[in-house]
Amino acid sequence: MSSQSVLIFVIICSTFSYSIYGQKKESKTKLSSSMQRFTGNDSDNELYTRFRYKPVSGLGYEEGVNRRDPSSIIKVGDLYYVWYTHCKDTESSWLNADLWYATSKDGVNWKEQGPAVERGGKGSWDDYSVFTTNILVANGKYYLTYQARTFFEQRNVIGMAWADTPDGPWTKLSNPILRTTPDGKLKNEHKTGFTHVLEDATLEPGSWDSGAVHDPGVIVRNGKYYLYYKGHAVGEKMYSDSKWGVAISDSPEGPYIKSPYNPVTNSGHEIWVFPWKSGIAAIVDWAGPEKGTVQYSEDGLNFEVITVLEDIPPAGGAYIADKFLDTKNGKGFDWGLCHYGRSNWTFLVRFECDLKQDSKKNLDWGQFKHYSTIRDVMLYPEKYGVTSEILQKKRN
Ligand code: AAL
Repeated sequence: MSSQSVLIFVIICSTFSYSIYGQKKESKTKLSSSMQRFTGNDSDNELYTRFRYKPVSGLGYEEGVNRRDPSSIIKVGDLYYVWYTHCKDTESSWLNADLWYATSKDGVNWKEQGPAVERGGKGSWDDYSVFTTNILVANGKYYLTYQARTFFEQRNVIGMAWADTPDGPWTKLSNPILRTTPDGKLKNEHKTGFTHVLEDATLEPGSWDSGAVHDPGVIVRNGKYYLYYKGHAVGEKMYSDSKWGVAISDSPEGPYIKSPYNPVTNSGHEIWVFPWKSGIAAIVDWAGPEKGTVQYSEDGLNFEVITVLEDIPPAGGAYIADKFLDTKNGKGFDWGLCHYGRSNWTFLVRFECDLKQDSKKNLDWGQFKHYSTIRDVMLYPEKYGVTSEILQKKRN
C-alpha cells in the first residue's frame, strides 16, 4: 500500500469509528465484523421497543370460550372496535369457529357484541370454520378478511365480507379472494380437523403457500390494496417454516394478484404490518430464521431487518390510526390486543409499547422481568422445587 493509500485508509477507519461510536468519538484502526455491521444502539432505534402487558375485561380468560387472533383495532366515533376468532371447541381454539367483535371506550374494558361473520351453510367453502380475521376500512365501507375451511378440506381459503357500518350487517363475497397455490400432494386431502401439511402427511411437496394461506390483512398503499398473508408449504418440515407473501389489488374486493416476489419474508407466523414513515414495517414474530425482528421495506416487497425484539405479543392486533389512510408518513402505534394461546381456553390480553413516531421510549430496565428467567421454570415451578409465589419474590 502506498503511503497515500494508508493515509486514506486511516481516515476512513477513524471516520467510520467516529460515527458508529457516536458520543464516544474514539478513533480505531481495526473493526471486528460485528462492529462493521453495527446498526445502532437499541436505545436510538425508532423501531425498537419492549412490550408491557395488562389484563382486559370482557375478553379475558373465560372457562368454555376461546377468543384469539384479534384484528387490528379501529376507532369509529368514540368507540374502539376489534374482531376475533370465537370458538367453544375443546380440541381446537380456531377451527369450528366464527368471527365475533367487541367494542370499548378505553381499550381496556371491552363489551363483547356477538357474531359479526358466521360460517356458511353445509357444503359451502366456509361451512366448518371462519377464523383469524383482519379489518380494512376503504371507500366508506368496512371489510373483514378471514381464513375459511370446509369440513373435508385440509387446505383453507381466504374470504371477505363487507358492511356499511362496523356493526354490520356483513355481506360475504360469494367466492374466496385468495387460495393456496394448487400444487403438492397430501396423503389425505379430505382429512377433517387440524390443518396438517407437514412432511409425514405429504406425498409430494408443494410451493411455499400450497398448504395454507393464513392471517390475511390489508394495508392501503399508493392507491392499491396490499393483502399480506402467511403461507405454509405442503411438505414443510416444521410448522415454523412459514413465510409471508402479498397479493395486490386495485380495489378492496379484489381481484388480488400474488406478487412475483413472494414470499416477501423468509420468516414469520401471524402477520403484523403497518405503515411506517414512507414505507411498511413488519413485526416478524416467532417463526423462521429472522424470528423476533422488526423489518422495514420502502416498497412493501423488499424487507430488511432493522432490530430484534423479545416477548413479542402473540398475534398482535394494534390500534394503528393511519393503517388505511395511504399515508406517506406512517406514525406507528403504542397499544393493542394479542392472545395467550397456551392455556385450556385462549384469551385476549392488552399490550403497550413505544412504536409511535417521536414517542419517548420507556426503556427502564427494572420494569422488564425477562432477564434471567426460564420459561420452563415459570411454567412448572414444582419441577424445580419452588412455587409460583416464590418466583414472584423477585430480586431486583
Ligand atoms: C394462528 C394463525 C392462523 C393459524 C392458527 C389460527 O395464530 O396463524 O389462525 O391457522 O394460528
